Amino acid sequence: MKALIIGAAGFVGGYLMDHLQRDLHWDVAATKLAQEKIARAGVDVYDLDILDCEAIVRLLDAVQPDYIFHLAAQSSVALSWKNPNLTIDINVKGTANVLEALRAAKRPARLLLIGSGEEYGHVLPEEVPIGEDNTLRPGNIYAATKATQNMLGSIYARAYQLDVLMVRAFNHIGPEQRPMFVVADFCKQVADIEKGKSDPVMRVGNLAARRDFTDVRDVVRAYALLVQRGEAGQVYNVGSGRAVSIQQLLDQILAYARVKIDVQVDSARLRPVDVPIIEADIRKLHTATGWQPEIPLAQTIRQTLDYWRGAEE
Ligand code: A2R
Repeated sequence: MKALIIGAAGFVGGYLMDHLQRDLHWDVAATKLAQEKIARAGVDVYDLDILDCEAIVRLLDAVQPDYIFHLAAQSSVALSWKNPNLTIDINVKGTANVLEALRAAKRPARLLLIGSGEEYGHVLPEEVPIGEDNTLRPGNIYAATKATQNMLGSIYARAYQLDVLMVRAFNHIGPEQRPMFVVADFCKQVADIEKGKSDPVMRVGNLAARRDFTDVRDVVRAYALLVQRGEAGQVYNVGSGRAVSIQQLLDQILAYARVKIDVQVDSARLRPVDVPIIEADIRKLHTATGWQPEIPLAQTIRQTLDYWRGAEE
């Protein structure tokens, strides 16, 4: 099997390359932006900006993949508020380009579009756990672009019989994630305090919110299973199926800290829109693939903290 990962220089891309190459022994090609770096033996690396549709067609004809994983995105909710047009360009126009390129490519391939649990947005307590058919009420620009991406995918699957399937991935976490996401942020703060680089005070946002966290290595395993066993035109939630509060996460992270740390609520970290609980219904994914999460939250937290303890700056 030959896989092409578009947008492989980000957080998920590294883990997906590892899984496809090392565990599944597939041939792997990967794209990055010109200024990014991917150093991985045995992976064919190409520069690609998804805003250039013709470049995507040329790449697909050169690589001739069986499976395409579309990870390229503006993936930050915070940046989507600051720069909506950039987010719309990359996540909506970029995805439209990928779909058009696949339609124009000489050889058919199966495409997995990576959406987000954020698409569900303002989830009502009685809607939890959230199934794929739940109404989407995106609460931020990033979520709206991912909901649009998903709709484009299902339209192309139906209108052109394109072999496209979609996921809505809930929070995924692990070593190497950027500290704009909560677990990486907390672990980095603890590591900085332990190194004496900051005062022994953790700055936190809303601790009551409950979210569905999955280790990124479990997430990429689900993606690979879905391209093999999922159904074209369908959307699948990818999550743990179990919500934990940010307070519980914080308590676990602090339990591993080597020094005593105080906690302080920082109003700058409170998001403009917050939803009390988000938890995925993962039965559809499990039925299609047999997948279930394997890596316990405590292990992910320990490894993420160790990553930040060793991180150079
Ligand atoms: O924004 P950068 O410089 O970090 O580059 C990101 C890259 N990217 C692009 N690639 C091709 N053409 C573009 N016009 C373009 N703009 C940005 O896509 C980054 O290297 C990659 C996405 O990686 P991350 O931001 O680290 O996302 P992550 O956590 O790997 O998530 C993968 C997917 C995304 O679609 C998320 O929205 C979804 O999973 O949750």
